Amino acid sequence: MEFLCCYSQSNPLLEPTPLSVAVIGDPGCGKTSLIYRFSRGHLPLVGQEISASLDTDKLDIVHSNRQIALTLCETSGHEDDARVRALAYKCDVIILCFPLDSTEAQRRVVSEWAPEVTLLKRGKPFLLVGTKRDLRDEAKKKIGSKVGYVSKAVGKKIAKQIGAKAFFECSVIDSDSEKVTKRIFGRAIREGLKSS
Ligand SMILES: Nc1nc2c(ncn2[C@@H]2O[C@H](COP(=O)(O)OP(=O)(O)OP(=O)(O)O)[C@@H](O)[C@H]2O)c(=O)[nH]1
Ligand SMILES: [Mg+2]
Repeated sequence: MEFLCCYSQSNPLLEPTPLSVAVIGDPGCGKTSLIYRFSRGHLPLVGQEISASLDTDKLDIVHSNRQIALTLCETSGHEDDARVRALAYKCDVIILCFPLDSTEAQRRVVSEWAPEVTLLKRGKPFLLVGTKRDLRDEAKKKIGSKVGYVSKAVGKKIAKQIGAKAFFECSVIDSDSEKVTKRIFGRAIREGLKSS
C-alpha cells in the first residue's frame, strides 16, 4: 500500500529525492482540478483557476519511507503551446488526462496525444487518467442518451495500446476523490522512482 503524508512525519536528516510529474491533456479536461485535489485537498477556488501554459505546485511527501520533494507541473493542452509542453516532457513521469464523457477526446488520445508523448518523453513512464468519471456515469444513466462516453474497459485497452503504465478513472467531486487521487499520484511517484 502506498503511503503519502506530509513532511513533518518524515526523518529530517534524510535528503529528499526530487521528483517531477507533468499533467497534460486537452484544454479543460480537468488537469488543474486533479492536481489541486491531490496537492491542496480541494478544488480550484473561484478566480484561482490556473490558465497559464506552465504552472507548478511543489509539496514534500513521504512515499514508502522515502522523502520526496515533489513538483507537479501542468501544461496547456492547446496545440500552439506544443513547444512549451516540450518542457513538461523533461519531468520524470507524465500523466495524460482525458475526460471520460467524451469519445472525441478518447480519439484524440490515440491520434494526437499518444504520438506526441511517445516522441517527446524519451523513455519516461506515463499513466493514462480518465477524468470526470461522474459525468460519464451520469451519461450512462440516461436511457437512449446520444452523449458518447468511455467505459473502463475501453480506457484500459487504450492505455495498453499506447504503452501507458496504468489506467485510472477519477472524479474530483466524488466522495472517493481523495483516495483515488492519492492512488494516481502514488503510482506516478512509484513509476518515477523506478525509472530514475
Ligand atoms: N463534474 C466534474 N467536473 C470536473 C471534474 N474535473 C474538472 N471538472 C471541471 O472541468 C472544468 C475544467 O477543469 P480544469 O481543472 O480547469 O481543467 P484544465 O484541464 O486544467 O483546463 P485548462 O488548464 O484550461 O486546459 C472546470 O469547470 C472543473 O470544475 C470532475 O471530475 N467532474
Ligand atoms: Mg488548468
